[in-house]
Amino acid sequence: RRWAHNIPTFSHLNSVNEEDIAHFSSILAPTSILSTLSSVSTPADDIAPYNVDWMGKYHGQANSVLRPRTTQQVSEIVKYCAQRKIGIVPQGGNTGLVGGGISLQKEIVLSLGAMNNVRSFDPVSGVLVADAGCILQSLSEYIAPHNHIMPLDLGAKGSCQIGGNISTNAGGLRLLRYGSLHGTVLGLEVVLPDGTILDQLSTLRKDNTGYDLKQLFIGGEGTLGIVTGVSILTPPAPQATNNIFLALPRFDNVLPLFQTVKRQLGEIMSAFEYIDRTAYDMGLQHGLGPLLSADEVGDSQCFVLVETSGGNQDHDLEKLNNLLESLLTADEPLINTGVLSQSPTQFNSIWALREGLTECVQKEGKPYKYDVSVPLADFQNVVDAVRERMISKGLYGDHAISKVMGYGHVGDGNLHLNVIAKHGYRPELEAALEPFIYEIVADRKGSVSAEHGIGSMKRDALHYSKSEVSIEWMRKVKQVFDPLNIMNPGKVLP
Ligand code: FAD
Ligand code: 2HG
Ligand code: ZN
Repeated sequence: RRWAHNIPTFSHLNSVNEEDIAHFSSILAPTSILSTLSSVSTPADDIAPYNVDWMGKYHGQANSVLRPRTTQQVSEIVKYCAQRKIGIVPQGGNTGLVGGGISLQKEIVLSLGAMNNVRSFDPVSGVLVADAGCILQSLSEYIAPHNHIMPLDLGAKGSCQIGGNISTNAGGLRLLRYGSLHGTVLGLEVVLPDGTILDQLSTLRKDNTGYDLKQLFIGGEGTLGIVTGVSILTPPAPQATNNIFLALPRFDNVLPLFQTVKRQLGEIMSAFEYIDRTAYDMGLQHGLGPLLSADEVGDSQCFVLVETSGGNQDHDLEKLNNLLESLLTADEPLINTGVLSQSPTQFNSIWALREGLTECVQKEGKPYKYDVSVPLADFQNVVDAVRERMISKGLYGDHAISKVMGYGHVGDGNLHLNVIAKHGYRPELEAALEPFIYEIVADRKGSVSAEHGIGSMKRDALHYSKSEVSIEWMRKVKQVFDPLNIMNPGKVLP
């Protein structure tokens, strides 16, 4: 397999000049444009947040940021950029973890944050129609009084936008229960790379009228068009939610535990999340938990969080209590110990431990994040293989890679392998990790990107998970939608 990091060059694209800014000003209010060009002269530090990703790993060079308020404005901007061959990077909440929302050269950033109105909500069908720039948490709060919840939830909910979620096909903590956005998104409004508005904002559950074009933009990472509006099916809030946190003596017990829990809880199981010992200890050091005493945890190797969402609190609690009891009293117990949340506060602190890991990792140093799908049985040996490799190369320890850990959505076969460089990113660390990790994943017939996307991080690793034929047809699709290659150039496709 080939491995090379090609830095894309965009000789086909023009930089933004003063005249362009004057034109953008005729479309947008002056306050909707940030630019370091003299006609606007925004300080570079105002543009800075749009030029760096959440991890501080990707640094962009955009000198102009446009913040349209309407779909019509987006369309006019894109039409003009197509004429002038100016590259566009759509940006939502900028919480993406693969560098997809950061410019590579002099593309403009088109930020959707000012398009943040709910267009409609039908409490009978649960269909929500909203601007792409609405923040996920605001949408949850909007529908909560109607007893509905968003079909997805993730640690970045306070900043990520629904348009960004759709463009990355974000998975998150509710996928096990409600499925992927490919199922829950009913319609999209998209501005295509020539400025045409594609209005497919359907609210229908069933619509088999030919090719389902919207699916291309779900996970399209802004390379085929700009999502401006979203129609999404929101489920009724469950009547009862509970969770348990289990400590396991060894990783090998995770698989049989998953089978046992599924069998015993049946339809009420709504999440099954994994945390290894390194991640758990890191969480504790940063003030998460403790959910169990140090004595109870002992030398447990890993932990599992199980959530139930059902219709009857007493019934669900009885099932969970029976589960815990049977796990603890088995002849060869799969768990060392476990705790069942007794109050909403405890329920939240169990979730906080799992959801807070990404923030803790960020406090530990600079993370190399590998969001992969591998068979569940391989979760721990993938993490161990990476740690051993760094040890064998003399790159393990506080001077280089200080921690290698795994957590993630076991129930979906999605491992988040986090490799922490205590004192920052260094080319020799990356060279030791890549393509080594991609090769391990490919050997196990996994995916190099389970839910975070390809962006610029994994563009050259795409072939580890996609065949030549698939990549060729992806290129053809890109060519049909964006023949000028102005829409998020250099992302996704090698
Ligand atoms: P951005 O980061 O702004 O953009 C992401 C990509 O989408 C870029 O390629 C960008 O060009 C494109 N884009 C953004 N908006 C649009 C639009 N309107 N039209 C076209 N293209 C667009 N991800 C998961 O899948 N599951 C998780 O559990 C999860 N947890 C996270 C927890 C934390 C603390 C953090 C920081 C990130 C997490 N992520 C997770 C990753 C990230 O939050 C998601 O990828 C999220 O969906 C990105 O949304 P955003 O609005 O921030 O998009
Ligand atoms: C999660 O599941 C997110 O918490 C982020 O997808 C994963 O921190 C990560 O690597
Ligand atoms: Zn995740």
